[in-house]
Amino acid sequence: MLPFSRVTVIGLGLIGSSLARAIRQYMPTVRVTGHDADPQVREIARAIDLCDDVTDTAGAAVTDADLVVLCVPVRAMGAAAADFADDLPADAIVSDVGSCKADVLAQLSAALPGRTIIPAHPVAGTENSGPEAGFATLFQGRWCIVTPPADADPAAVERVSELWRRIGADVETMEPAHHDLVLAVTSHLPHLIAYTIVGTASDLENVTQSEVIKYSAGGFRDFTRIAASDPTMWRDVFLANKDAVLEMLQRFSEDLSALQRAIRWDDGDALFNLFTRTRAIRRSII
Ligand code: TYR
Repeated sequence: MLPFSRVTVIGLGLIGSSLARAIRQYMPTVRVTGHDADPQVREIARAIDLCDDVTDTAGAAVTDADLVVLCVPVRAMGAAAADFADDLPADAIVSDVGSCKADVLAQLSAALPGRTIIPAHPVAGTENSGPEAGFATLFQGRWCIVTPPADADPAAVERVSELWRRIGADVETMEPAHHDLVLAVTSHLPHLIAYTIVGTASDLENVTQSEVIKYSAGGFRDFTRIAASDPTMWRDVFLANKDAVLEMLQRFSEDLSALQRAIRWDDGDALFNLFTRTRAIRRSII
């Protein structure tokens, strides 16, 4: 049995449009309604036939939904939910796809008191943005971490989990605060480092821009891919997951200082030992 029959996607960027495409491809009998606050995005969504219906207001999008998934930047979740709160059917489940979860759960709980809220985070994406960047197979073989509030109805958690399984994801559940700590080091800090190094390379007086671009194959290029990620989305992630990111950033700075010292004092063993350890980690991931 299908977990839902009428799904509404609010926010039709990379993830929202991929979700709409995936549901239509893998669960073709489910009716998918979409809404985006940006009229230009709605126009594109209609032109590429992304959903069964694209509505001009968030309220109109949710009136007969049994699941509403918010796919907007994490600090916009509360306002986006408030926008449709009055039109939400009593038994509808509300979920989201945000990259951090404790802050989003707090925003959604405040905007939708008494409603069933089951947040989730599909750990999938690309550096591209917008409704045309999405694709139906984005979630195939990727993790989707479901982070229900402590008092959540297990049946609602199971329905949201089943939706993600049907579109190809492997589902795990986690406590929101723990999710935020794990993702701070596996995702948020790496993006911050990429933004930093690409910024550093673009701000030199003794190395030209064209030299940076020309010789980027030396490692820089790999950083530029994630440094091209959506600015609004990532601004919001760092501010909404501030505590966990600052905690991981503190550890990172200490480790960076230790490496700096090792280089200054010609401590080849320290460098070699770390690089050996990190190579093993990479090989266990791939
Ligand atoms: N931006 C990452 C990439 O391109 C993917 C990603 C980003 C996944 C944020 C999850 C997430 O929360 O590889």
